Amino acid sequence: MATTKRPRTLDSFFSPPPSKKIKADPQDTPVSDTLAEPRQYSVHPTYPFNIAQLPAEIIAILNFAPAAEPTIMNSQPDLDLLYYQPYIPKDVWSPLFDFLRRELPFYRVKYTIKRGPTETLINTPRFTTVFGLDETARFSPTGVVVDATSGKPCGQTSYRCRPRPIPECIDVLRRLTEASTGCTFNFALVNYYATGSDSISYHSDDERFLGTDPAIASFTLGAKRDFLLKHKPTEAKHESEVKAIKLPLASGGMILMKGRTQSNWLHSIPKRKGGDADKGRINITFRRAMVKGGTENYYRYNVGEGGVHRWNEARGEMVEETGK
Ligand SMILES: O=C(O)CCC(=O)C(=O)O
Repeated sequence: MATTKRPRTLDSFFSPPPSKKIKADPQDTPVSDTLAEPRQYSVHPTYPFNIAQLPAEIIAILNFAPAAEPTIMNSQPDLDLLYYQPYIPKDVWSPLFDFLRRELPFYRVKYTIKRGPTETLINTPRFTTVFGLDETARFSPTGVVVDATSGKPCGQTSYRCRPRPIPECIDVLRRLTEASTGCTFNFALVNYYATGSDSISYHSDDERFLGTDPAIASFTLGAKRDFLLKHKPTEAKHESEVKAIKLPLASGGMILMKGRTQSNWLHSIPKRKGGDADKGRINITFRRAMVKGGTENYYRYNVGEGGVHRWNEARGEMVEETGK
């Protein structure tokens, strides 16, 4: 990795490194960019490497989002979904997928859970990364974590993790999503399902740190994968009749899960053999964490303690970088 891509100072968080200092890294220079302006970067001491900003051509097209009106899905008990097919304009599905897979740091997080006396090691079956900060704090213009009300620095000990600001290449999409949904988001969680063996098991995003009835916007780029929804078990009679739902999420699409959805439904991306799954799928979810515990939870399970992985175009896979 070129040393010029190391984070610089806090003051330079929102400004690009001087272009003459950017050494061309073949992996950073896709054909479509060779005639473009020098790249600009989001820079922060918590990033393992500077994160490129989107080329102007992608932003120009992305700004036409949402590309379609959403379908309202609320005819099942407690379900409150908006389904945009697509949200992202078609012309940027592929360049945006390639860009994010190439430019973002990813992790393969391991953690232990304790059930009674037994400790089990969990290997997260997908690549993950996360950016953002809960409502109690914000990043100052120079990238320091400050108290949301007083503006005073929170200090090193206020979080067990080191929160990362949402890089501009994802923040563009967050702002568009806020404008079209009327929701507010302070976190971006990114999953990369490299093959059909990568998955996420049934769960709901109903942690207390998200508050009541959280709204979560969930994007797909790349391979189509089935998104399964099933009602949580309840004692009420009619719930046994609630049908499970399968949404084949395709590139460019977005689902906005809101209202009572998270408290009453579980969702998953099951493993799949064959089809397009092995071409890789990126999922971005935007969420709003209300308290510090949310920030700590998200970094623990989406960045963790292990090494950073980065897409290697020549090898066509994520490769763990050493010494980051
Ligand atoms: O990949 C997806 O579409 C779902 C991701 C998800 O459920 C999650 O990150 O909590």
